[in-house]
Amino acid sequence: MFNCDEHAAYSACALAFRDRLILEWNRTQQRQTYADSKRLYYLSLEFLMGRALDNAMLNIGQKDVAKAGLAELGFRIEDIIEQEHDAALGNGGLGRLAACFLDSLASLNLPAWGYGLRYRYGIFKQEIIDGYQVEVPDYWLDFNPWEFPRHDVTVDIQFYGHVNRSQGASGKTTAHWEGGEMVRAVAFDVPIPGYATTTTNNLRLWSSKAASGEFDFQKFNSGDYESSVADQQRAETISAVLYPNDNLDRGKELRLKQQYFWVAASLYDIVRRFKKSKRAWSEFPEQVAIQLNDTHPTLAIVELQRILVDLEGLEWDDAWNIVVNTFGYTNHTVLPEALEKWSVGLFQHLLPRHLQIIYDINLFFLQSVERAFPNDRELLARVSIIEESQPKMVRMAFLAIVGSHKVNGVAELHSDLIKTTIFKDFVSIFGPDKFTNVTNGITPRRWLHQANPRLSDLIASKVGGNDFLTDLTKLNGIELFVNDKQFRKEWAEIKHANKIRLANLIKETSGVIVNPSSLFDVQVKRIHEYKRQQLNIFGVIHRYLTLKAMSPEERQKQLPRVSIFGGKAAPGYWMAKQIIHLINSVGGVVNNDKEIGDLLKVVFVEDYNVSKAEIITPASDISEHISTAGTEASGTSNMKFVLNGGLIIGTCDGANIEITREVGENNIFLFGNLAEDVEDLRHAHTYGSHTIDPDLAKVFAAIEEGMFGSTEDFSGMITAVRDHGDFYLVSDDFHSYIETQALVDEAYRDQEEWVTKCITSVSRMGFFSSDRCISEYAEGIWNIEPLHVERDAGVRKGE
Ligand code: NBG
Repeated sequence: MFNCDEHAAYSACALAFRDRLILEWNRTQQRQTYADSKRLYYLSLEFLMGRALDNAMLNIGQKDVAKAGLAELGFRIEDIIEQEHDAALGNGGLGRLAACFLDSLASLNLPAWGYGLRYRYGIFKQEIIDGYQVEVPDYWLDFNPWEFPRHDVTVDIQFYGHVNRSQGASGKTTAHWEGGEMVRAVAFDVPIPGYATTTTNNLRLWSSKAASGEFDFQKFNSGDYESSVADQQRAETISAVLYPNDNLDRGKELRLKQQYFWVAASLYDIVRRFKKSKRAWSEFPEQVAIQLNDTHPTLAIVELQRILVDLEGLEWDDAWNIVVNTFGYTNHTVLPEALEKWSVGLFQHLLPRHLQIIYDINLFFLQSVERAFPNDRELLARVSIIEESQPKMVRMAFLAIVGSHKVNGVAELHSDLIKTTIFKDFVSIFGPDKFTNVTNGITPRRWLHQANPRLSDLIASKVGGNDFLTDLTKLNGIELFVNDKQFRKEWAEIKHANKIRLANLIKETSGVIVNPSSLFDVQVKRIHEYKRQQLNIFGVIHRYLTLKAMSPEERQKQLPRVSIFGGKAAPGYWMAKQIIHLINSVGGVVNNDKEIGDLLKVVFVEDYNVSKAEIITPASDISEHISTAGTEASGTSNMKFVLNGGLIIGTCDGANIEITREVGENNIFLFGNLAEDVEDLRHAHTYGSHTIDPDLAKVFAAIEEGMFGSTEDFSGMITAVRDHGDFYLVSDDFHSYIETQALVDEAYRDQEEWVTKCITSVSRMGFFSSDRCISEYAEGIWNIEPLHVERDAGVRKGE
């Protein structure tokens, strides 16, 4: 063999596994077509997949074989796995949830497809330069063995133009959407292998190109090369880049274009598949379930109504009945700035026929409301899909509710909140049964077996093998061993080894040397004021000031801690970028303070992504999930950390509440105000006197004295709390946060008790598997069933 470097070895390995996947992907598709049962289509603008090779090896169950083969050639399998570029087609929790769902759907043998966009650039790569975030484009498609271009599967998508009406022989008028321009959608298929089953589902991602396929030769020949390529480029722009906002809507035209492009191509595909079965249209909802991952694909509701009425000639009411019974809508946030609205003018310009249909949907909806609640004009204004503002706006969440048969939130508190706040009126109108909760989950295959193989093996050795990976409730088997000396010893050793692995990553990427025996305190997630990384870093500064004020003797009694941060800020989110800068500036001072030494280190891990999460998650002792109560819909990293034997410090928010219920109050560090008190506190800040917590005031003073560099750089973060109403209740929760962190230190000193807490918690995490979550959707919302598959016991047992 000549010149076989690590990348070549990766290619060879990936191509071998991909061959297996093609085979099973084909068989699965044939089996599903033959069974002709109901399918689920999961529409998501984001799929944060991470790497595929390790996942494919583990799911197929041949990792040992690959490892041996690679070793013979002189490679370590870990190095080969690292050659792969992350598929980072998502921002954060919402996109990663979609990826976990695909894994569960396949592992449960459910007939399901994912539909998304094949962005040329996923989420940007984050570099930290002089403490500031710098965004670098992430071109990930150089070599991607996991996708199959399907040049035979294309759809032409129309934009702009105008609407004409004509009267048919029957006297019925039909609308015709004419003119405008066409863009071609080309399918790229990504095989999704289930764990320990032969089911391999499909994720179809659409890529855009000019409908003509070629550039304009006439222009080219006349010497106008630039404009001849322009059309091509304009079309390709649609699927060029993922919008890098998490929990924020910006209302850009190109984003609406992306949404329609993707939704129209997907629906064309779904309808084409349905039509092959030659069934009556009325049977559509018995064959097809479509789940809207947030409001991003809400146009699918309008598009299906358009197909049925304008193209297939169904009566409005019959069509609408089909539409509503087909769709389900998942809400992922109550933050007002994240709720999508599009201006009517933009709609009129880009999708004139769709705007008419939206107006009709709204008219019929408001008429029905009027009948049920006569003379309540305010109610009509509140629930109208069209907001009568300047300019008028289309409220996508309202459209999604009206056009779906089920609406769900993603954790219990969140599902209650949407029913009592943002969607309250709709509960009165449609009744409570339309609204439901499906608490999020995570796939234990990637987030335990793959990320933490030693812990997974240790658990398997106690619970009778790997079955817990497909039935996570079996984890409770380890509670029997909570007092088993050998088990506890191995448990602690594994955590320590995982911390060494993270310490190495930190050293390589940031140059900071951390002691793996310190308490590792981790907060990794998108940077957002509501997630309150500012509370964390203010707490770190408070710790630093406290340490500095101690005598050397007293200081030596303190517990060493490493505060680890990671996460991207949306490029236009000034405050989030300031938070990153402060974290790095504090690190710069604290990490070089000889007096402090290992007692406190502050690290910002650059370019947090799925692959880094796989290293960071298993290495935490405590992780922070400290959003202002009522703002984090669920959170999913909280589940990942506990599943990997870390405890959490958190607010009574999102899924933290259900985690507490499962693991027990003694095994979690809760603090802060409750969701029900937030409104009153905010009101008091604005209208009463707002005094800042005295310890926090000292932190502000230190920053303002220039302890961490130019004060100007951080003034926004301070004034937000002190002068602008402290919307996120940083000061209100500060004392409780600091006290609870002290309890964490205290608890960690008793390592025996700490390990007991960790083992007990892991044993009780079965509920948070995405398999449980997907089964709830399948039964309660989609009405789909697993397809019986002959399990190929010899080959696909997993490892
Ligand atoms: C996010 C929430 C998280 C939640 C994920 C997945 C959006 C709009 N929402 O709390 O902020 O875990 O969705 O449900 O990204």
